[in-house]
Amino acid sequence: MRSDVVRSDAGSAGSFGSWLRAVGAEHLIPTWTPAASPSGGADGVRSDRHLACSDAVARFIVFEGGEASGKSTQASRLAARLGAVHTREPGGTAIGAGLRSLLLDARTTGLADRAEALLMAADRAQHVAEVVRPALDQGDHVVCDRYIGSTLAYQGHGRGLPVVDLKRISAWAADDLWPDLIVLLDVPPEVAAARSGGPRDRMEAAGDDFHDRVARGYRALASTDPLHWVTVDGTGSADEVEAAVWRAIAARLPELAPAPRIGDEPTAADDGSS
Ligand code: ATM
Repeated sequence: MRSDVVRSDAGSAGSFGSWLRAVGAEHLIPTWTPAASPSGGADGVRSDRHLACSDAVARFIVFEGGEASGKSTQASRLAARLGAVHTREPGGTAIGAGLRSLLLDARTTGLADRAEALLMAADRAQHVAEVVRPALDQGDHVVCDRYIGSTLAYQGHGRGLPVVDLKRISAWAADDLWPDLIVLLDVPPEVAAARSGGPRDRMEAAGDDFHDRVARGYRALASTDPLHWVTVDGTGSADEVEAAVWRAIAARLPELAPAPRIGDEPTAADDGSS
């Protein structure tokens, strides 16, 4: 069992604590205190992932960003580098693949915003239960292309649904599993437009205003929670962005990018120079 995924019920610790006290078993009351969480504030959403923990092992890293931000390429490269499970939302499971088709198919018309949000949440619930949590529980790092941040940006800022409600629904769907780090790849609209091509799916076809709101929403989410989000400039080449992502990982999760030991540095012979 992973030590950093504390499956405790912090949300009801108060009433459970009172009960333990009442039956004379106060020594069983948990003594840990929740650390800062991405959403553990006034909205009342808690995060088990961010309860204080000692010897954390497997990490859950998410890439977020708009259309043509390069996040799928970068998620794939980081997963390969870390030997991590590489997955995505929507569509990271067989059941989710069906939901993804329904959600993105341009022939799906008249889908209500709340129905869209709940289908994204259903995909997430299946994905966390079937892929993400089991991988973390067995000690594998997980790199995911989109997660709760997408719901907050697209269904919240884009569609205009209340972000506080979406946080609650997402937290419940994900069984309170929050990422250790969310990497936002920021790309200006003109760069994204120059990279985009081919037929547009239902979400891509939602219009420039919608995608502008999503982009602004992402920036707001990242700037209000700098503890869990890191923004990386996604405008360079794939190699340049990969190097910037790796610097961000090394700064924020240094245990994943240990400093080279003495003797590990490349020598002139290694790089072919003389
Ligand atoms: P990708 O193209 O990155 O696989 O994402 C599919 C779309 O799903 C993406 N649309 N665009 N443009 C964002 C959207 N999406 C949501 O709207 N909410 C969510 O919660 C998730 C996970 C994705």
